[in-house]
Amino acid sequence: LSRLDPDTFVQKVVYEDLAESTQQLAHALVHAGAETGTVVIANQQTSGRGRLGRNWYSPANTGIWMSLILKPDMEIRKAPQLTLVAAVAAARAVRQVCGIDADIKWPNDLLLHNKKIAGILTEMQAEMDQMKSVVIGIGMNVNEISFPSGVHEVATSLKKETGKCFKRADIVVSILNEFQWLYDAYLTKGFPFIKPLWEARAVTIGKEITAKTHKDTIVGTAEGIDDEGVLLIKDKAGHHHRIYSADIEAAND
Ligand code: BT5
Repeated sequence: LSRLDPDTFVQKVVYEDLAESTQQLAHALVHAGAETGTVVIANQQTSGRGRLGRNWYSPANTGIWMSLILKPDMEIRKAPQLTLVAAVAAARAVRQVCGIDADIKWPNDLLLHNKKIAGILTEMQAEMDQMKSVVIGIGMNVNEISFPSGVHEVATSLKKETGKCFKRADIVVSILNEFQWLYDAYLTKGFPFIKPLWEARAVTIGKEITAKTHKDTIVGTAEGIDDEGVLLIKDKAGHHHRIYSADIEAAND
């Protein structure tokens, strides 16, 4: 904690050598009354998870498996914006500690050479329209040198891309410090403050993409994100679509 900026939102760090999932642990801690600013970190996860119940490969000693508990006073429809804030924080940390620029793929991936080094999972607990708590999970492959088949095809690590090993603690501290000021700025100035920082690293924009949402598949040009962080797609017929959540692929993938 001593290496965090003095005005950090981090109140407490819970570290486990082995956890099923830091998301799951964080939700249990919220239930038990954990305060905003509690950070949960594990050295290994046995049931790390991605979106829509997908698995997140989380071996021991090599990656960052971390969940942040926050209790912002905001409407639930804004929760996806926190994914974009966390993506910018993680990308800036990679730049600072490793000296390389990761691409951000909407909504929650950090890529190097088109392969995923990090993913973000934002889950919230709400009552009526108001957010009660939000848990932001960040998974980052740092020193992994091999991945199991299925993950291997889509994943890479900082070590694989740079040939160097990095101290996970250095990256964790950097992510938390970056998230601190970005989150503060977001809460006071709103998403329009984050938008240009996100856009500067975004690879999805201007491309032909296929977006698979829970109800349909839309093919078109990703025109950008709006002031709410919603992805705007124009399809071949010229119709505009607002996408709140989806999996994105390049149209020619
Ligand atoms: C994500 O989901 O990218 C969100 C991942 C969040 C993981 C963190 S770790 C700390 C916290 N605790 C948890 O239990 N979770 C969070 P999604 O966009 O659904 O991507 C999942 C897909 O990424 C999988 O279906 C695989 O194809 C791929 N994948 C799995 N493990 C990976 C890894 N270690 N690195 C890169 N890609 C991976």
